[in-house]
Amino acid sequence: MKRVLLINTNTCRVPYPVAPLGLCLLASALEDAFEVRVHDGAFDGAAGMAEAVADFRPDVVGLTVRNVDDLLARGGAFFLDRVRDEFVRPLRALTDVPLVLGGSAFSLFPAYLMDLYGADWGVVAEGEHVFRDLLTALRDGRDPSGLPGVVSRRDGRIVVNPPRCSTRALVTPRADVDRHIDFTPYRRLGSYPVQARRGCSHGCIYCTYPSVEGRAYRLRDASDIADEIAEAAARLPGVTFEFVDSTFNEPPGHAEAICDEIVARAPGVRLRTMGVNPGGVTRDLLRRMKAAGFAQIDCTPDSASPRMIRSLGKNFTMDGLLRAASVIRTERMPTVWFFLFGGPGEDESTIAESLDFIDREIAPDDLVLMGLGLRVYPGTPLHRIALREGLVRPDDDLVAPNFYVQPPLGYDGMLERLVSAAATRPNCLPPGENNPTTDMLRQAVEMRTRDSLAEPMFRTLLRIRRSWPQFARLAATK
Ligand code: B12
Repeated sequence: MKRVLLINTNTCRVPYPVAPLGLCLLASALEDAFEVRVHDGAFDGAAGMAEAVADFRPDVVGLTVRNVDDLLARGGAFFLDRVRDEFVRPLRALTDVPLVLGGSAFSLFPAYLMDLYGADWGVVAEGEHVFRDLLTALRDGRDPSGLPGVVSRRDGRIVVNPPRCSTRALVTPRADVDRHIDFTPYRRLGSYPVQARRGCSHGCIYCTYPSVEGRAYRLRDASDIADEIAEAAARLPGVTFEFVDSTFNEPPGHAEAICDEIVARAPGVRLRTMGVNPGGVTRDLLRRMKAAGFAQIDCTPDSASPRMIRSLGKNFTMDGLLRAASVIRTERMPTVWFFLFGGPGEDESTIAESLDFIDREIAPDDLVLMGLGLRVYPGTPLHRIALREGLVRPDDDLVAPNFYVQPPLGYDGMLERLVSAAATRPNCLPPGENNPTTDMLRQAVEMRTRDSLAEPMFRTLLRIRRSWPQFARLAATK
C-alpha cells in the first residue's frame, strides 16, 4: 500500500474560495513515505476525479470535509449532502479502497459523517501524525483502531477515539500549497493560507475552535513562519498571505514576533488576518503589523454591551474593547468589525449599546458586519443553555444548523431592529447583506483600476454603498 489520493470536497465560494491548507499539510507530511496526489475539487467538483483514480490507482483515499453549512440562520447552505452526491457516491463507484475522512466538519460530527459517507476510517482534529500512523498501520497489516484521534467501525458501531492533545510547540512541514494544487484560481480570487498557531484557550460560549484545535496554544516558531512566507512570495510574487489562526494576537508576544521576523525575512509582502481579538490590541502590535505588511485587520468583539460581553464568555472587558477601538482609530488601521447579535440575554438595550459603540468608536470608513443568531454546536456552553431553555431537543444531533436567538425579540424582531439601524449607517451591513453582489464587485474593480486605488477592497465597496441614493440623501441632510 503506497498510493494515497487526497480529495478536497470544499466547493464553497463564500466569501471567497479557500485553498485546502489542511490537505496540503497532510500531503507534505506523507510524501516521504507514500506517493501522494491531491485532487482539488474546489472549482470543478469531481470533474477529473475518475481520471485521477484510473491513472493513479490509489490504495487509500483521504477526503477532507471542511464546512457543514455557511452559518446563516435563514436561507443558508448545507454542504454535507452535496459532498456525498458530488464526491463520495461517484468515488465509491470508481474504487473500493479504504476511504478515510478528516477536516473540521468531520471533527465536529464524526459519527454522523462516517455513516452518511459509508467511510472506513476517520481522523478527528489534526492529522499530520495520526493519518500517517493510520496509513502505516494499514500498510503493515496492523489494526489502527486504537490510535488516538482515529475513528473506526467496531461490531457495527462507530468508535471515536479522543485525540491526544499535544502541548508542545507546533512544528508542521511546509504546506507548499502551490506545489500540491493548481494555485492559479486562488491567486486571483483568494489568498495563500498560513497557520501560525493551533489551539484557543478562550471560553466563548458558542465556539468550536477548542474542540477542533485543542485548548492549549501551540505556537509555530516565528522565523519558520517568515521563511515560509518569503519562500512562497518568491514563487508567487504579489500574492496576499492570510493567517488562518482563530486568534492572531494571542497569546501576547507571538504576533509581534511574527511581524518582526517578516520585516526581517520577507519585506514587502501583503498580509491579512482574521481574528484580531480586542483583548490584545495595542498600539505597538498595530504598528508592527503595519510594518510587516498588514493593510487591514478583522476585529471580532461580537458585542459592545458589557452584559453581552460577559454572557458570550468573551475574554475582554468593555474597557479593554474601548481601548482597542481607540488604538485602531488613532493608528488608522483599516478594520472590518464583526458583531454577532442574538446571544443569551440580548435585548433592545444591549443592541442599543452595541450601536452606540459603533457610532462613537468605529471610523465611518471601517466596515461593520452584523451577524444574527449563534450556531449551536454539540458540547458547547451554548448547547447547554439552549437545552435548558428548551430551544433545542436533547435528541437533536445539531448537524442540521440550529441557531440560538434570544426570545422574545427573536430572529424577526432583531432582524427588523438591525436592518433599520443599518439604514442610517452606510458602513453597517445587516444580516443577509454580508456579501457584496457580483455587480458591486465589478464596479469596485473598475473604480480601483480607474482611480488607482490601493485601499482595502472593503473601503472601495463602502464608497459604492455610500453613493446609493438612500445614503446620498442621508448625507445631504446632515
Ligand atoms: C481561517 C478560517 C476561515 C477563513 C479562511 C481563510 C483561508 N484563506 O483559508 C475565512 C474567514 C475566509 C473563513 C470562511 C469560512 N468559514 Co471558516 N474557518 C477558519 C478556521 C478558523 C481555520 C481553518 C483552517 O485553515 N485551519 C487550519 C488547517 C490546517 O486545519 P484543517 O483544515 O482543519 O486541517 C487539519 C485537520 O482538520 C485534519 N484534516 C483535514 N482534512 C483532512 C483529511 C483527512 C483524510 C484527514 C485524515 C485529516 C484531515 O488535518 C489537517 C492538518 O492538521 C476554522 C475553525 C478552525 N479552528 O478550524 C473555521 C471554519 C472551518 N469555518 C467555518 C465556516 C462555516 C466558514 C464559512 C462557510 C463562513 C461564511 N459564511 O463565510 C466560510 C467558508 C469559506 C470557504 N470558501 O470554504 C466553520 C466550519 C463548520 C461549519 N459550521 O460548517 C469552522 C470550523 C468555524 C466554525 N464556525 O466552527 N474561514
